[in-house]
Amino acid sequence: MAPGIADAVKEAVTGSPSENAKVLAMKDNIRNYQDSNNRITTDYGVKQTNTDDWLKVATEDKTGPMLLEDHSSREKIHRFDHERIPERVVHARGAGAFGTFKLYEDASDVTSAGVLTDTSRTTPVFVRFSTVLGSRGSADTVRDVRGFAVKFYTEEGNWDIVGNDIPVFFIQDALKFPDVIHSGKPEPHNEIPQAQSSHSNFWDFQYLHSEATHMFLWAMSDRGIPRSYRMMQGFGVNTYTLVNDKGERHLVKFHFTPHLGVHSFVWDEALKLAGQDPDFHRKDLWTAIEGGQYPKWKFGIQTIPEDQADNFEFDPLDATKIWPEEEFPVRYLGELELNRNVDEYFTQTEQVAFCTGHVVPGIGFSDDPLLQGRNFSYSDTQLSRLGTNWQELPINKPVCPVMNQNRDGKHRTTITKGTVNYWPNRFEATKPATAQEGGYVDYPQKVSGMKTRLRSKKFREHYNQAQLFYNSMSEHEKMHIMNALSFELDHCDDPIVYKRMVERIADIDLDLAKGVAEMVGADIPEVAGRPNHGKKSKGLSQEDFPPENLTIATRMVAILIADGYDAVAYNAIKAALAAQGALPFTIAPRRTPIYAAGESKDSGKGVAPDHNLEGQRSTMYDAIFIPGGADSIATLRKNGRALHYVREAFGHLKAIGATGEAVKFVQDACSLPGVEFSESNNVVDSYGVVTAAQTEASTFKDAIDLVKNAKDFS
Ligand code: HDE
Repeated sequence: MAPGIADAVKEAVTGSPSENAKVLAMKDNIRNYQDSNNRITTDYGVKQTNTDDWLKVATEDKTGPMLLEDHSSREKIHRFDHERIPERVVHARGAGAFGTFKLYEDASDVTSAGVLTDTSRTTPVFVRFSTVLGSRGSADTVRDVRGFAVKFYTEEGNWDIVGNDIPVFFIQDALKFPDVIHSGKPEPHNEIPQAQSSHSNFWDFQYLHSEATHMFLWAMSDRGIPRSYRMMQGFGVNTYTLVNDKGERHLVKFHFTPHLGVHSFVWDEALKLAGQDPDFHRKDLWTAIEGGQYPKWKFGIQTIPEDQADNFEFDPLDATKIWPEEEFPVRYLGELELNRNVDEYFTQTEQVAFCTGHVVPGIGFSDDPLLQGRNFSYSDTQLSRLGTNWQELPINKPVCPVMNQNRDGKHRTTITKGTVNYWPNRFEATKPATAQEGGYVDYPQKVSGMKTRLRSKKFREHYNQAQLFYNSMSEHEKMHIMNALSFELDHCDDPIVYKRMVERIADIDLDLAKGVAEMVGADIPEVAGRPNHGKKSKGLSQEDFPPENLTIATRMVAILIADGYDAVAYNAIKAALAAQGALPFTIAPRRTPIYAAGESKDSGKGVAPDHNLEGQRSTMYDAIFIPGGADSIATLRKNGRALHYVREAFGHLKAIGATGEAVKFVQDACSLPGVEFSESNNVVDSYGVVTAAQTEASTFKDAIDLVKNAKDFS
């Protein structure tokens, strides 16, 4: 614990989501309006008798002019007029949550940072996930990179990892950031398209800027359309450094790996969800945390001793490159858990401000030119977004004491007592700390060289790792990349853009380029831009990250019923799913009670469905199950929405289970050219469909195993 840390913080119970140091530190800033004894006041505290009618000259019969002297009404409107602050220039749309970081392995061999060495600590965190290109009101499920920003409120100050769900970046030098972002944002003349990379400007830049090749391939892979924030990896992307007590330095990359595995949508689902439920990812995160199903990630590091940095074919400071896991295994040190939703979106998720420059003793920067530029950009952007005193906002305030001579500025809230505001001063107030007292010591790095705008040789190689990534994909992941590129380039109206892009793709893989060329109407390339080296690496395909213990916990399963459903099968699958921590939802043609076979409508019982078939579509679920029951199935067969439900889920390769009369219904619904279900009535694992004529316990086990084993639930 750093000297001087407040006793209250020292004593904070850091394990509990409701009582950790950050929660306690925010207590004084929280007002709770949900108390019927409260009375409405102005901002200056005067109780109000009427906040619905502006003070005006009026009689019972006639309305006259409103009066400017009505200060409280003007205050209400004036506050409203200024509710919006500038949205983030990138990563505007996001969702955040509080949590904890628990260290389980002491890393003092590489760092002196308390947060990475003291295994008795539980560090409070705030995490904000985001999309990059869209505005605040855009949809969650668009194809894009996802932000994964973590603020650790450590005892030595705030440490921010401002990462993404993809381990590499489009550019190597920070100076290119405005260009890559301008090219991806809506085009300047007509502000079209919103939250999409599928337009000429984006792909024009991608071609002309070949260092983006590796990253655009990741974005076109399934990583660009994650199923859930809870099911994606997080990466620090940039290369930082760790320094231990002996003053030895390592280069380091940070990793977060989700317990639930890495999963994605198929593109058709993502497209539909963008309209059907633009808040899909926000809700998913919110609901899981409210339901106590706390998302977790393992936290790990890859390290390279500083003196070995030049020994590899790539430069470890180049953010367009990964460090292959065969050579640089991830060492898992701790666990990140999100366990508390925000109290208010604006003051917490919107006002949280991350800075790559926020590091604590034992952690430092490298010469990664992207990181160096980011260190300038983040604090700069907070000034225009939030104002000079943004670090004082409750969500941004460290849990340890802050004491310095930075003063004033708009909306200063800290009141600093004392007669001096400078250092050195006769009272020795705000004296610099020694290293022993926990002061940050800059690593004495030797630097020599020419002042130049040069990029070193290894930074000029842009294709090896793009090929490595592509080669490491499974067949269906490769197919998804081809489809994604075909979709994106189809939206480019300028032929030079898609024609050139096909040439660029031929630098990665000739077959991929040929397939895309045919789809988008470009010349079919005959030769590869450069031969594919054929190498693969682990940790790139999503299939390398199945859920831990093959869990189906938190997976959403729709159970389709209508009047006359088989209650035995319905209750059995519901119980079986709930026992595995999955979330069963009953969906029916209407939301008023549905009655089982043999159950009288006068019984006053029946099942109240969670949703009707219009309200929630198959896209919102990971799997569907249909119990038998002659009348129920006869009704569903006649319902176009129900038929579409089954077909769409089948088309999205979702696990489907059915019993009794539902078996034939499912088979008929899915009978497309080339699809043949086995003659036996008990079809297991055929196109991801499990059916059983009889309601046997084994059906439910098979159905659950199927959901567990579904490769990507897409
Ligand atoms: Fe950012 N980035 N970025 N970025 N970034 C911002 O900061 C910037 C980069 C990332 O949830 C901005 O507070 C530059 C890489 C995330 O609040 C801004 C460069 C990575 C978030 C900014 C990069 C990221 C941001 C906008 C190139 C992955 C959202 C609002 C040198 C490792 C954080 C803000 C949140 C936000 C600048 C590149 C991730 C303008 C100049 C690489 C997750 O400062």
